[in-house]
Amino acid sequence: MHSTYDPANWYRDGRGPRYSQLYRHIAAAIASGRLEPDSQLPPERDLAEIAEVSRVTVRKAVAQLVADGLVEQRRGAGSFVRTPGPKLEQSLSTLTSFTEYMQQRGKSSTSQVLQRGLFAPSPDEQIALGLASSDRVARIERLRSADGIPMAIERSSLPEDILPRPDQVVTSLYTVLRATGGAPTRAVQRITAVNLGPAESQLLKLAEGAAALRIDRTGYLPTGRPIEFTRGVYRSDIYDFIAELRLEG
Ligand code: 16G
Repeated sequence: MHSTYDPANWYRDGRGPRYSQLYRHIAAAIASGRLEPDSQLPPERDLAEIAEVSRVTVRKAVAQLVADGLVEQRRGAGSFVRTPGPKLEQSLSTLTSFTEYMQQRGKSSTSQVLQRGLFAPSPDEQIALGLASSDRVARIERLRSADGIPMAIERSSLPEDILPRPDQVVTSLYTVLRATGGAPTRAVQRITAVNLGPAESQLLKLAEGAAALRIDRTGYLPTGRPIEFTRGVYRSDIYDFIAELRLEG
């Protein structure tokens, strides 16, 4: 799989320092399964040669992968892709909202509301949010774009007492939550690969059946109460976005 490291496959002018591009590329290859759990990365010297970078660059990229828990160094044996756990947790410092994330990257985000209101909770929502069937959930479904490009369809569900007025969410859900009692400070995410159905592909302006990522996020208050269950479908060609969200923790 040495072509994985060929510079033509990971380096682009103007997209940041080499070590960080290499790091993101390897992280994405691990996340997508192209680099399988337990497979070995080439030794530092070989990797530097194939990737056409200095050994210092390789070392920095690998150190970041190790810090993220994606790669482990086995003494005397080399660097290996770690077997991922089923869940990903993000800590408060990195629990960014879509709006903030795009802002940080100098992109302007917009949302088109597809559905919004109070509903009887589905069984999934009851489980994720610890609700009774007699409770109600606030639901907001949005098509989210960055610089005018549709990036994701997100459907967020929250207990009614946390978001009694879903119509108040105009741009950022987390901004509304912070103003009224608190946004999640911890989240658990599950990421899976999916193919877009007809409705989703139309909204995301992609071909039907195109590969995408589904991310389910359950967000918790510091008390441990789950208050957000968001199921999102994300364009996989904005993979950097997802990878960085995953890895910054
Ligand atoms: C992110 C979260 C989503 C959250 C949203 C809030 C992921 C995978 N998902 O998209 O769970 O509801 O941000 O963004 O990171 P907002 O405050 O801009 O509405």
